[in-house]
Amino acid sequence: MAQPVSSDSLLPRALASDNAAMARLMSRAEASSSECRQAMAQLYAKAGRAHVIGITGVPGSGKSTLVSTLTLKLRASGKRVGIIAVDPSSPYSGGSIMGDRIRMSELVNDEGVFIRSMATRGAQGGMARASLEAVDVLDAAGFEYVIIETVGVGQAEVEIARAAHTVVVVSAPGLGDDIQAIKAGILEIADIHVVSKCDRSDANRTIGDLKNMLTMGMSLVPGGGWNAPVVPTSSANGEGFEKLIECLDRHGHYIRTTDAGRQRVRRIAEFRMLKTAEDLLHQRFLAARQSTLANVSEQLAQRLISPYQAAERLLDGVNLEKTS
Ligand SMILES: Nc1nc2c(ncn2[C@@H]2O[C@H](COP(=O)(O)OP(=O)(O)OP(=O)(O)O)[C@@H](O)[C@H]2O)c(=O)[nH]1
Ligand SMILES: [Mg+2]
Repeated sequence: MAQPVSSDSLLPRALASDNAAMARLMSRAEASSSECRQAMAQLYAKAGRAHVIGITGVPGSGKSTLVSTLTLKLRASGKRVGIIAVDPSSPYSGGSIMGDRIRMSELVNDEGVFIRSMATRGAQGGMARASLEAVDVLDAAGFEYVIIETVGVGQAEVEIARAAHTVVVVSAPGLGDDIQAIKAGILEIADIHVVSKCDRSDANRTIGDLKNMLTMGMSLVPGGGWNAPVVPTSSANGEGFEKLIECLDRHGHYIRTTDAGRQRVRRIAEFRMLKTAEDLLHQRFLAARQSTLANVSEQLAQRLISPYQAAERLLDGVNLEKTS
């Protein structure tokens, strides 16, 4: 059988935005292959120019539709856009959303757009690490914008959106009485609030409720030089996207040019380091204790020992030295 192409030889092709090479490196990073680490390190060193935008919100708030419309608008200025969808339900694979208004094929067939869906299953907690490595591939390849869509439910998903330079929280009318993002606890992470589907007649109420909530919260949250704007958008009629792009660019500039922005970039780096360490720890731990695991869990199942005793036995004498 032919040897698979080495990651080092995929590297120059990925840097030249070859779709297949980028996708293969992303898959290897996702599988936590040690073979690709050298290549990923080189990509990391070359990355750092893209504007990374996290888009989150409750299910059905219109994130994928927003990402599609936003991408089409950004493409009009010639900038290239990468999309990482940490959300298997996103309809990026084909077909059309919003009837015929947005044709996904327009995005799918556009060379300046790269779409990657990250499987939440299988990545085993390595989802944040793998998603951010996928961002590096696109960033190093010269994509000006990289958008990460994650559903705003669950800590792991929300954390990934927060590892972006700019966090957009999407709220929508028609999802119940309250601002759903408050219940999900994601309102306060927004750099920009979008109220999507503002072509709907009940959108004004959602916009009003959101603005009220934000005014009430204002005295509690110190400004830090950036006040999160509220941008109503509609993918049905294109409303609000110019303003959204202007806000994104303004926030990108804020991140690049202020102390608060530099601190944010450092916090993102710290998050990545911790997530990667967690991932390595998990893998090394399982590899080191595989044989003990079955034995101890059998004793635990028979109630011969307690869960704490079992955990202590599992941890006893663990050697977390590098194995690969
Ligand atoms: N009227 C109107 N409907 C919209 C708009 N944007 C999205 N929708 C509809 O809202 C529904 C959900 O849209 P999605 O973009 O899939 O929402 P999502 O937040 O990505 O959903 P999940 O990925 O499942 O969390 C779909 O039926 C869309 O057609 C809009 O601007 N106006
Ligand atoms: Mg979606």
